[in-house]
Amino acid sequence: MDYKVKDIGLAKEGEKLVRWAEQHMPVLMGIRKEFEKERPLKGIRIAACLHVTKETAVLIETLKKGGATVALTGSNPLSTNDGVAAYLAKNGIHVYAWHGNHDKYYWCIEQALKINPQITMDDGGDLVTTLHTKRQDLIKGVMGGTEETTTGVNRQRAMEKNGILRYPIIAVNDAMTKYLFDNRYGTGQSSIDGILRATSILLAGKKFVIAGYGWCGRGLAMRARGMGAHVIITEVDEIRALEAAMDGFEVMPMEKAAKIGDIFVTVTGNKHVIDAKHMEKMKDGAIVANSGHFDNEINVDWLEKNAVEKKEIRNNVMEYKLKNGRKIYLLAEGRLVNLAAAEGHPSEVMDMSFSNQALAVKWIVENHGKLENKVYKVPEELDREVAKRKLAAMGIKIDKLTREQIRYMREWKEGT
Ligand code: RBV
Repeated sequence: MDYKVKDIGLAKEGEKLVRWAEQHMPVLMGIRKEFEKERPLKGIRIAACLHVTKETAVLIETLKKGGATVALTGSNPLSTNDGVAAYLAKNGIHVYAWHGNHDKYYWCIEQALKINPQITMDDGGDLVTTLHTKRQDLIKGVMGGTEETTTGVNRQRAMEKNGILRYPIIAVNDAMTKYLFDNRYGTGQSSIDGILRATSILLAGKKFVIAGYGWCGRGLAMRARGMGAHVIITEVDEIRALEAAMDGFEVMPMEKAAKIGDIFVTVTGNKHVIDAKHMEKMKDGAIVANSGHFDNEINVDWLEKNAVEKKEIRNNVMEYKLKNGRKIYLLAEGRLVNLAAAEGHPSEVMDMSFSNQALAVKWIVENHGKLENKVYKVPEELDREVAKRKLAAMGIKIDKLTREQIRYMREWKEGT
């Protein structure tokens, strides 16, 4: 059994977390039951690059129960829970991940690829990119892959456009039961959770600047407002900016927001959204964090090179003193604050995201022969099935259209 984790002795601690997550992931646990019976992934080798969390463990064990052999590597150097990694390694998963594996991040991905995957499961696209650059020899054996997050889907769409993508990818992120819940309510809650665990500050009355009003930004804005913060949105898209304004938030360019914000969070998927010219204008004591997939949304290199002093104030809080004498507090190295300083999205939303993952993998196994080297949506019937099951698990019933209503919806003659 090949694996590399921090300490296999942490497995018991990890197991407790995983059992707790299982209780809050009823849809995925239901799929697990079906997988155990039907074994749809029998003999399938999967390489997964996901945040090694308690929720990911529930997904990975579900795939295993479905008959798959799984190798798992982390999708961020700071998001691995070492207990969870140990628990999985002890239970037959080839895990290559530990908290703080910065220097070995790509080494871990390469180890996971040793499984010679038929399916890849990615969060952010580093696994797919590694396959397409360093391990092209393995691509002929791959049936397809899934992608968990917006940034990864963007990268793979770019690969498709450039004619480089060599196998089909299912964009799990783009399922309605993923982005409407995980990106919005997941990021909303877990980012606040990370900021509070790191800093322990009061949000009420603070000027809380959010860069990006996509689904993640919307969720975060809603939650920050709920805790009494004065929320400011920065955007580059005119429609989203309008939406933010009519949702009741203040909208302004980052250059202006930089001068007045107390807390800044980037959720854009783009780079250097908070740059030198912004940080130079920030107030003394400004707190800066990122919840987007990569750590380049804030120009951390500039901070590193230009700060006259740097010291760790608390766990996940680095103080940078600038030449102008002001201090900026960077959380979790500018990496996903929700995963690095907290536990990532709560299990209840990952239940839906990861149910889409499990069903998408099964769908690839059944349909890969018909697919081209493109980025595909999760089939709508699977997406809706996840919603139906989640509603049932939550004990919520909804109405059904009557025959007359169905007829009426197709009708065009009946009017005023
Ligand atoms: N994410 N995973 C977790 N608890 O396992 N939390 C967040 C977890 C995923 C989320 O789906 C998002 O799309 C991605 O992390 C960003 O890297």
